[in-house]
Amino acid sequence: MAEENKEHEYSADSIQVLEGLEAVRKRPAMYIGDIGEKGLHHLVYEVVDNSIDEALAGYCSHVEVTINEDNSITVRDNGRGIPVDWHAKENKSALEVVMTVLHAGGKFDKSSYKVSGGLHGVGVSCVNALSTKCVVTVRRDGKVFQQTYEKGKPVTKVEEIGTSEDTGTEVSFWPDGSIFMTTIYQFYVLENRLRELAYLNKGVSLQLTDKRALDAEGNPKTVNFYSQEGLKEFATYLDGTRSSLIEDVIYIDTEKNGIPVEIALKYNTEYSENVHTYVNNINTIEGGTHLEGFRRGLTRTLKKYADEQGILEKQKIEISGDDFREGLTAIVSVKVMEPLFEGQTKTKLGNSEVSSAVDQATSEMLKYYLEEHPKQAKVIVDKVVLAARARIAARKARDVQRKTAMTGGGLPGKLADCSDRNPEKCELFLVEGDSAGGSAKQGRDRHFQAILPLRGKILNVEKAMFHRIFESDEINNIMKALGITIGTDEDSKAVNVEKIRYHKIIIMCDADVDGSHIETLVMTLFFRYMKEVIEKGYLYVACPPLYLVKSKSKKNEQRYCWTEEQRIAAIEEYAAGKDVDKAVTVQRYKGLGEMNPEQLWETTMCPDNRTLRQVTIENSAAADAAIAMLMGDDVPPRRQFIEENAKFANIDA
Ligand code: 0RA
Repeated sequence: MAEENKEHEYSADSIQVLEGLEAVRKRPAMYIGDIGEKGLHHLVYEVVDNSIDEALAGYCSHVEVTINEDNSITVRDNGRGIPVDWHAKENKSALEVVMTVLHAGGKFDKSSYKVSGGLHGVGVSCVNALSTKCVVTVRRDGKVFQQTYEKGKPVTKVEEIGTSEDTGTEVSFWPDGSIFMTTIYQFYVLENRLRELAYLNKGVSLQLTDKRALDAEGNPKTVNFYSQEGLKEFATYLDGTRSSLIEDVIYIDTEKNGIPVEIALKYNTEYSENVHTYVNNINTIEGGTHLEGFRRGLTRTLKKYADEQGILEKQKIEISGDDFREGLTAIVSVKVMEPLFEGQTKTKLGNSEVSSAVDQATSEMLKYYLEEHPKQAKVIVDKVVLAARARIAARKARDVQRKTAMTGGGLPGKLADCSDRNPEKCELFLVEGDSAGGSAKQGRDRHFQAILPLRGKILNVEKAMFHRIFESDEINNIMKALGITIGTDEDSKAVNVEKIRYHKIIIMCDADVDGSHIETLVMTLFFRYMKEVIEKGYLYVACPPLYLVKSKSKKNEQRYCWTEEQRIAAIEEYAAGKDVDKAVTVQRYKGLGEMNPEQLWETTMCPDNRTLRQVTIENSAAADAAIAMLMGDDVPPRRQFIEENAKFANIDA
């Protein structure tokens, strides 16, 4: 075993191959990231990644994922099937080696781009280790083989159970409830990932079936994903609810210096930059060398074109890199043999050779497009000039803000700051309305909790040009309170979070439609202009209770409830068979203002009792498309979304 470990030289320092699967069960988070919802879904990706590897190697065209009635998962592909022949060194079948030895999946074939060696890339054996039961069925060499495991240990031999003309692998697993915080799968999470995989791997069809959800005819919910044109279609999908600046998707699928590079880009009439990058199908949220190469190639090529056309000279305007990316939706996907993942969440590509490969591909793609499409080229350059003007206007607006900030001591007047100055300990509550803000000020622990009341709906930045955000009092107050600046080097939109004054920023709104709207507006502001704050894990949403159930007979018996289930349970307990209307009173909290300062502290602000929902970005492309749909101008998709999801929301109109 030790020798094999050396051979592979896995760069992920957190992974130790020497121990058996017992180590995975002892420290699961080390292998799959976490034991929450994210880790649970990761189990599915781990198996699907192996199927995608078969597809990339040219042996597999179809992958089916099924969420079974009991929240177990079945992944089936039509690849070669895991080998079942005898593995002399390990003295067991190859199938058993793949399923019970960490990383064994990779050692058969080192010459291809392995998706499954990626982010956590720990192999199907990890999935096996973290499941109470796992059944693998292999179709290969005209036969059907099967082996069953429990908590990673084989409980049967590899049995021949039939004959088949087909080939492929089918893995069913039951995630271990004693390890995971939840074992309930979310359809939309798997749906987003499989859709993404279909676009990233053109020609491979993926199917997702949910046997927990039957339609009127008793058929399970099923969606199919297949993309003939890959990222070209991905760009169109991502901009589906935005209005296009030019209809074309600019696209290249090539290889530079031995590195496969696929790029698609599209311009829309809006203001944000949405560049999604992938390495071996992994979403590199923190960017890296491929993103740098893309930006450099884009800026240089567009600038050169505009210069040659004499456009910039005529306009007398200095263009910066950001101007070329306003209203840009782009996807960059590269395949790298030995990827180096860096950064806080190990989603930043470090391989320096990738930068010039992507730069070259970007520049080749754009040069060709601009030469062939002069009309569209002019529309793009005009948009860039407009962006530059907005940026210059923003600089002026920002300067005005800075001057007033200097006279006013720097912090907004409405901020009730905390006394501690250590950002790691400090919290800022962004509270809907002055009256709830007042209660929060009285109820808080002033040592580490600061309050900033927000008046009404803040600006929807999704629909506003850059400079408008500096003209908005509410947004300026938020940024001043946080100690964050946007556009630090005067000519970009780069955000400087180094001096952030609080490591918890908590959005606290009423549990009604307006409150949810304000919550979404604030999240949109952070997502579009201060994404780093979310990436660092600083943004949260408070969860005020929805009900207070009181016993009428016992004076001090009362319980706050956050869900329908809790409300029903509390009523049943207090009524204990008696008439509900005589026995209990139920107060429905619609607004924070209905709670007095003590109640607000006790239920929503006190770190010992409260529940906070952390805002995270699991899938950058899906988050981008969702925000564009929720906050943009295209109404029908939003109406459909609201209708489909209204049943999940706990809000009264
Ligand atoms: C080891 C070696 C080979 C394929 C696989 C594992 C494999 C694993 C999984 C997991 C899900 N689907 C899978 N498909 C294949 C190479 C097989 C060969 O050389 O014939």
